[in-house]
Amino acid sequence: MVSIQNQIVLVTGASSGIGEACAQVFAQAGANLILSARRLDRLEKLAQSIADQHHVQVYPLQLDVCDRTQVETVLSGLPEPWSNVDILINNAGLSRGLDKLYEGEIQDWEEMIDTNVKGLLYVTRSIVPGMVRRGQGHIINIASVAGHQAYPGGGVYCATKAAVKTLSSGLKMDLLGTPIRVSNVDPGLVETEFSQVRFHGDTERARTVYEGLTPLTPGDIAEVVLFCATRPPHVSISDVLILATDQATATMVNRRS
Ligand code: NDP
Ligand code: 8X3
Repeated sequence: MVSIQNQIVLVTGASSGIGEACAQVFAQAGANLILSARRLDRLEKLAQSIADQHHVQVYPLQLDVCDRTQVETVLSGLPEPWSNVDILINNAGLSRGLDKLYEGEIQDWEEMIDTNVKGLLYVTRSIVPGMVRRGQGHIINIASVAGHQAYPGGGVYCATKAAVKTLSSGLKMDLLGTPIRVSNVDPGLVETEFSQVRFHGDTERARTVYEGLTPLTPGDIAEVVLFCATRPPHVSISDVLILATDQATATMVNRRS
């Protein structure tokens, strides 16, 4: 395991779920963190608790990845040393709705595409040139098992995650010849606020997604992300799929009840 102590890690979507768990495990490994999301109040509480617990530097950063101007302005205006991001975890993302494609809400589609694809691109475009200039960096994109195959009602979400997977492999090619690594991480079912967001706050419907099975935890994914980031420089974990034992594919799960 290579140390990431004192490295600067930017986590998008750090206010909840997988992003928050990444913040915890990277802090435990001694990294300094930029925690970004839209809900600044949550980031500030998390930053305080992580800084107290792990004695690392934490910078809470309000950022809506869909807002191209804001992404460019805020990320290009990061003060030293925060501007020298070593590890970018592109995690911010969401699903909206589970409707048949021909009946779906166009606003839901736009929110998913704007966040999961365009938002990830805006952040990547802002951060990676500095990595190339400094000759050091690692981009870890959180895609999904949903990028491997579509499921009913999930066409647009699945397409955004297939796009993330393709962007990861394209970026890897474009960075060939530099020391910068790209990892694509594909989680299966992880119990977070994901389904509450998908169902627009319907917590009862969200609960049924994980009923009768043992889902992954955000910490399970964060540990894999940390594993990717702590390999020796000649090792690139390019693609990893993490499923719950109760899950075989995006559509096949074993429910005990
Ligand atoms: P959560 O809903 O718990 O967390 C999503 C995070 O993304 C929040 O911190 C949210 O913060 C942030 N976010 C959403 N929209 C924006 C935005 N426009 N700008 C900045 N941040 C934003 O879900 P998960 O932790 O489960 O999701 C994290 C990633 O993992 C997503 O990309 C998701 O697609 C992916 N994933 C999730 C799986 C699961 O089963 N849960 C499985 C596979 C992949 P805020 O609202 O404060 O902005
Ligand atoms: C989230 C996992 O299978 O609910 O990407 O779409 S799934």
